[in-house]
Amino acid sequence: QRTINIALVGNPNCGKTSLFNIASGAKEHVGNYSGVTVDAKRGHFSYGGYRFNIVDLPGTYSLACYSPEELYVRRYLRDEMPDIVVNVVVASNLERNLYLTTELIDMDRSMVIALNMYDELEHSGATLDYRMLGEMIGVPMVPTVSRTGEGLHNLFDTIIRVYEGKEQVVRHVHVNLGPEIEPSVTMVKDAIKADPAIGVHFSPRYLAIKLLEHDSEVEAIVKESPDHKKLLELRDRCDALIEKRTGDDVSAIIASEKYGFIDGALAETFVDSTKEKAKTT
Ligand code: GDP
Ligand code: K
Ligand code: MG
Repeated sequence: QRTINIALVGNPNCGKTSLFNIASGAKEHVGNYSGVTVDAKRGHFSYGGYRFNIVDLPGTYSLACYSPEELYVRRYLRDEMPDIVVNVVVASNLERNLYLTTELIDMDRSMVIALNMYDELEHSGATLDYRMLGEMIGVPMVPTVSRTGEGLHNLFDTIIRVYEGKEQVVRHVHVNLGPEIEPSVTMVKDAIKADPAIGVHFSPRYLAIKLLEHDSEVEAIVKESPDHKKLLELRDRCDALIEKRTGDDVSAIIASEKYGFIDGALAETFVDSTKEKAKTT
């Protein structure tokens, strides 16, 4: 039997464990609690002629290196290389949830977005053109309700299509980080690509952005190369120039460009109920 390894990645309380339980028949604890242990729960199930190995990863808001959860998820993605990342997001809280999505897109991993708690979005009266939003970011989005299992077959079918290379919406759209940052990303990225000693587990773009953000773990990855001094000097020159020109911190600019992109994409695709009411009165 063919196997697809999938990993659930998303913010805390977006419904990952509910999805994991319903898909794999496990009975992991669901709800508002912060676990004391940071680990991955593994399960499996059969669907559509495949064996799915599924992993429920700790909840995380970002793929930086500031919390044990972030580090755990990032190391998992690096070491285990799941075939498909299932990014679980809360449909009615995309402003916040899609930040992590932009980081996964930077990583260039095959992925599908589970637009979870879609029931809550519908009850609120809001509407989301998720097909258009999926096209804007280049990742297929599937509405799900992991509490009941609604939408999960559609999710698994989409995962299979992405795995088999048959899904149309799979050309990731990297968030353009603007004229101050992009040239530096390109320079650092090209230097990373040209260095055979730097592993390919993370995409050069992701590594470049994280280096510009002074991510200590990515610095450690880069330091495995005998040529790392030149690369880190290039990074320092880029950062210094950006900060001199903008008077702003590089990480802050990157975050604000990403949130700006998300806001813009949602402005075109998400209509909340209060705005709808305002239009009709
Ligand atoms: P995790 O932290 O991402 O693993 O999230 P959980 O699976 O523990 O779910 C957090 C809470 O959201 C629980 O109370 C779930 O019952 C609830 N929940 C999960 N999925 C859905 C959904 O699709 N709709 C609704 N309304 N609630 C959900
Ligand atoms: K939880
Ligand atoms: Mg959980």
